[in-house]
Amino acid sequence: MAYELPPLPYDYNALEPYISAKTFEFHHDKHHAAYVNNYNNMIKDTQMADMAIEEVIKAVYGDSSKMGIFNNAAQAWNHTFFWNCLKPSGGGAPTGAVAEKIDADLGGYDKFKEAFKTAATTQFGSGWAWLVLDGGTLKVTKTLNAENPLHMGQTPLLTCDVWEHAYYLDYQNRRPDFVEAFINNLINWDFVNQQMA
Ligand code: MN3
Repeated sequence: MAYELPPLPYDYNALEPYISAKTFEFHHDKHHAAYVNNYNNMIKDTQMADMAIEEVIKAVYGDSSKMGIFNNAAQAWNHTFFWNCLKPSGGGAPTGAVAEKIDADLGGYDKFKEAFKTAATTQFGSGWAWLVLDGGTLKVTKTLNAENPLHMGQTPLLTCDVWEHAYYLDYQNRRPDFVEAFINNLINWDFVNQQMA
């Protein structure tokens, strides 16, 4: 199915000063839009045109002849997911089901924070940091380039884009500062709790 570029779920300047409107103008309107357009052009007139994008991601992963489709499909999906993981006045310790699960599986919020920060800052080059459910257990992971938990049989709950285009205009090379702002000020835990349900 053709994939639609969703509008941002908040105003372009809603996450300032942590993520600027300028960053969203490039990140959403240029980068995300390009992945979506490339994906739609690549699947047009193929049997993938009838499949949900999540199914395409799982079906083409690992097929070297379809790497372009995988990369654009996964990046289209990852960015939509990422926008939903953010909200104004977000971040800090979660409440609800995910808070209990973080205590039970990860040893508490401080341990989660440390693990997520480490995953996001040690992903070499481009990629994503994730909180996922893997066989019913919470895990903090990281993936390279476009890769995501869907083709690993995991349920994604939260992600942070650590490609340079996600933070360079606002933070230049200071990825750790961007990750810190993501954790402390931007995470939409309501969305994470919805993914758990
Ligand atoms: Mn990005």
